[in-house]
Amino acid sequence: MDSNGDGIGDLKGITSRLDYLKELGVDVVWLSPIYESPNDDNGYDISNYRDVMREFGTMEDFDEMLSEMHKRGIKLVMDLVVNHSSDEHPWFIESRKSKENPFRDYYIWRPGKDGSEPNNWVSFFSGSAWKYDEATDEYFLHLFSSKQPDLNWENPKVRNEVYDLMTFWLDKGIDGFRMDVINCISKVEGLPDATPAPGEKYAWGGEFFTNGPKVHEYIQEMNERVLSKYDIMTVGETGGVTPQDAQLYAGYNRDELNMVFQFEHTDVDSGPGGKWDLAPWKLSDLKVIMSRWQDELYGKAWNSLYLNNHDQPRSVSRFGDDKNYRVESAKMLATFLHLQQGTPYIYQGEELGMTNVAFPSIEDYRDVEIHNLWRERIVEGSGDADKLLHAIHVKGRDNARTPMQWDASANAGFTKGTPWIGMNPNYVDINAKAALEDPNSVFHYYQKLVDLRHNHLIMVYGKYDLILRDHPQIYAYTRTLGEEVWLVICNFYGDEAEFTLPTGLPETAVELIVSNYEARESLDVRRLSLRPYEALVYKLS
Ligand code: TEU
Ligand code: CA
Repeated sequence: MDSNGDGIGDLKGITSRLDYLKELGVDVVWLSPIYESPNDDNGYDISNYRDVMREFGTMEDFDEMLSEMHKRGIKLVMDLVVNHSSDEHPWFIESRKSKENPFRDYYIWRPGKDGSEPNNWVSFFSGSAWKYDEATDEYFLHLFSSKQPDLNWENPKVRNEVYDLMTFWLDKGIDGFRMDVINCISKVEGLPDATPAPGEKYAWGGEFFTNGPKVHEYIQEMNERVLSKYDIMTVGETGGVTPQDAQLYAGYNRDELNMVFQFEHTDVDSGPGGKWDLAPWKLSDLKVIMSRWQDELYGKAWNSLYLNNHDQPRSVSRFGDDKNYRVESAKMLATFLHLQQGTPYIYQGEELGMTNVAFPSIEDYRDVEIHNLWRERIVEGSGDADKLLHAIHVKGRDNARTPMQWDASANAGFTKGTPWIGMNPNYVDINAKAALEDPNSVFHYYQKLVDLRHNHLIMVYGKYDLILRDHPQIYAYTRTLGEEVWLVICNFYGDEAEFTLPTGLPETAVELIVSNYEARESLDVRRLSLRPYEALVYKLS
């Protein structure tokens, strides 16, 4: 929400909308980075960790926002982006000056190899992960954009700086951190070359920097020095983790983090060529992945549950049907996710069933990932522009970044000026005001799910068991806590689907807890004909 008409959402804007969050029932807000930043990567490139980005407001605005959240019983989790900083951070400005500079070892510098980069790693955002710097005739490592140099965690001074800045914010009273790519902070010694695909110059070097050799040593040190001193919540963003890795990061007795974001379910619609190689997702893959995380973390570590965030396309467009069954499928996906064990995350607008956007031109996009990709494949390469624009429509991160749709007035009530990125034109129909007025809206369904979780321990602690593993249309599972059993049934398609109860479960339900169509009369659950995208949650005993 933009409070001053410059087209950019800001802290005062957030404060003005806290009652909306309260009404939805949220317990904790995770705020994307709001620190000083030249905004090469939407604030994930920080030039001052102890101040607020000018466009977003002042430290006074921050303090007021935090106190207004706390007044409403809402906690605040901040984004901690310390795998890298901005190249405009004073540490990096110093570091690049000379090899003798006291800040030199804050970053990862290497001489070139045979006149080119020190190794062949590809950046997350296209091209080499190294950039040459004339001043000292060396290269620095940047896993993300070239304006995001990687910090050198081997250097204890860097770790101390990080712990100090975390303490700075915790002492202000914030309630935790979401830790950006925290499993990339330890790189394998020697930074070895990776194996490129045939005909490629650069290669994915993930095996040399994800879940690296010292990552648990560093996080345990961070826990001991900082996290353990506060009553807070932590979640690590950890692409490429398995449930076994997650048990190390977030195991109940590990003294590291409270939970991690895993990515396996966000890869189901990528082909062998990676994110931009579109492939149809399969319900069977989703079943295997989600169930593996439920089963393998049970009793050992805590799951995080998400379908959306600022890096992902909108879930209703991706896994539902945003044309014919937008409301039904958005509610079905919410049911599927929120009834599982773990902490559910709702990304702004998900609770309205906001959809992907398809901007007509590359110029309409703002994301550095998209622009670097376009430059590499289209401007400098010979790729098919229409095909790539289509992939961007389907997968681009800006799908999640069009402004929040508050009402049907100009620019969805988000700003009185020109928004920093185009609005999704469907705000005229899909917006918070309309959703609040409609008792059958996606919003009120999310509100109900949150309320159920607040009031039923089985939703929090119940054991998850997948049923109907081989059913081609239905995702179904039970939750069990003591004598209590709930049954969750989700039709993932726009066609009718037949549900048959497996043996061993009560044939008559006690109660229909929630569903996304008008309630069914009968509590006989032996056989059910499910309507398109229908979702049902029964209490069986
Ligand atoms: O993302 C890290 C990450 O690995 C991905 O989610 C990445 O954005 C995606 O694969 C690109 O297709 C985190 C932040 O969430 C993201 O917004 C930042 O751009 C990135 O780190 C760098 O800080
Ligand atoms: Ca503003």
